[in-house]
Amino acid sequence: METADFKKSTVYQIYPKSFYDSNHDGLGDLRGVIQKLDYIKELGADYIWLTPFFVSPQNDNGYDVEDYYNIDPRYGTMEDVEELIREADKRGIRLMFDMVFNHVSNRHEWFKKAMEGDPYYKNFFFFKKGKENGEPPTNWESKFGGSAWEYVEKFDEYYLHLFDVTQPDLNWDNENVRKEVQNVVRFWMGKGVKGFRFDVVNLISKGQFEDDYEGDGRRFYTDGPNIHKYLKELHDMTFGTDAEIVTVGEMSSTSMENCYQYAGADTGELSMVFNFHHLKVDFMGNEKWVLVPADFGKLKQILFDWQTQMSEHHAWNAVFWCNHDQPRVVSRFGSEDKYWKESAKMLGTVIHMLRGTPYIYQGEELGMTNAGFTDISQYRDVESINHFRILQEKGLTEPDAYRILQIHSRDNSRTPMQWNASTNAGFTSGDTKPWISVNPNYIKINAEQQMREDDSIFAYYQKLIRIRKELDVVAYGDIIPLAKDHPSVFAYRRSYQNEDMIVVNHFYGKDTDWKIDLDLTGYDCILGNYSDYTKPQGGTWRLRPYETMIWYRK
Ligand code: TEU
Repeated sequence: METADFKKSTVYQIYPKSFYDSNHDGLGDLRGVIQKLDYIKELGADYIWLTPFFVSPQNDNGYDVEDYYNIDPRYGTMEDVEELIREADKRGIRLMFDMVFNHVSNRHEWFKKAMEGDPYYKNFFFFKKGKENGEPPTNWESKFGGSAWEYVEKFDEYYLHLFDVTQPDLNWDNENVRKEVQNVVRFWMGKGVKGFRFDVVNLISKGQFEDDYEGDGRRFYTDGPNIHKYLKELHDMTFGTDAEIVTVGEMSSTSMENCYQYAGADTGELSMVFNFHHLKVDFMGNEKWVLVPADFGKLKQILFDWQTQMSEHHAWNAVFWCNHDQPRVVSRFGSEDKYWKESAKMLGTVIHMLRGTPYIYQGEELGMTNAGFTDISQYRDVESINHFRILQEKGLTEPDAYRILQIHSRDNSRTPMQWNASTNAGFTSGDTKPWISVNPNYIKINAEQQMREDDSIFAYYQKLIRIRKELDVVAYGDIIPLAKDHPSVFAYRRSYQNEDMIVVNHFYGKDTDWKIDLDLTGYDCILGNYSDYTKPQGGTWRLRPYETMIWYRK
């Protein structure tokens, strides 16, 4: 049985709701994904990660699962899923499903039975008595704002929800929950799914239920006491029986030490992990709803630390900038105007030449930008809508609250995919109102136009993906940080057997000089974002705005 080589692979993430609306109801759907498989094949991706499309009331756009075994009719049917798997396979593309096992929807049958008082199902969740003083069991905060506990009068108890109130947490300490989860994974393995992304999977093992006087409670449930036991069990009982299956865990606020184990080459848990520390350099600690300039030095330090230390521990990272929860990277760390194309290409190079499996979020390969919404009526994300209210309750003015949402809202990445310059960017028919507004810059930024241009961002991402496939140094090489103290250059060396690669990225919109002690004899520049490329002169490398180059020697 062929073992998946996820180190040579690239994953393309699709948020189906915003990808392509084949039946013109304003919502993207699975038949829309089928109809765009040739586009993804053209890009060169090997896997498609689909965010959840199971039956759900959509309070959290599918991350509130009502039925793991059936398809939400908004997205399509089981037959559509089976056809998608078949058609993707014909193109050498494998499917990675997004499994949300930390919590379910409050409309899931397990929770409904729990709320009817069935003791078997009540133990599928965390129902606990409040404190004597009438407060919830602990002072933990939901990641979507407010308390992480909801009071149920008829039980005189609270239930735990780390996310929305409609997303009660599952009690993984109950082996019946674990067995049900195993059944779900085996069912989709049986359908030919060759990848799984496990949503906030490092939150499933809760520790002590105590008040947190140092934070929002996450230290009591993040990387919890039984997390490795539960992941090993899930591995052994399901996906670990098929060497072709690739798995990735979304590790919220995790530690590097735990990730050595989560994604270690022979620890028997997962293939790789997402961690988010590099995407908090424009936060105040874990606090996202603030305006803080991105700290480039911190970004570089975090990425290099994770890269070098995971390498030393033979553990594997997913490497990425974007997903459906993050703002668009070209708006966040690049330039939306004068150097839009150069910066988008530079940001792509940073990720794709790192040691890890790269993930491309739909539209990133086109340089799609943040939504630019100006009114709360345009927002759809429960987290953003809650925090727009909370920010103003904390005393911020409405304009200041809008400024924060415009930078940090998850809706920034959830505007419809921009296919062409026709009405609604070709996402849906011209006379259909999309579920969320299309970014008006689709006239300038769209797939059809970029697939015609040799120097487009799309064409550049095709080359990045091809380089990973063709040069072993990218997938298997070690990584040595360069320019560690330079204020705007992010450079690193990759080496493997007789191959050597120097990757240079300038994160700023003005020329800069980098004093180097590199000898480029025998190297060729195999890719860059300017029509020509600069060479070091006498120990100094003059780099142009957002310049990126890949120098390679064999
Ligand atoms: O995300 C968990 C997560 O860490 C982010 O939602 C983050 O907490 C939030 O954006 C605040 O920064 C996963 C899914 O990716 C997300 O879409 C879901 O909303 C969430 O879990 C609950 O399932």
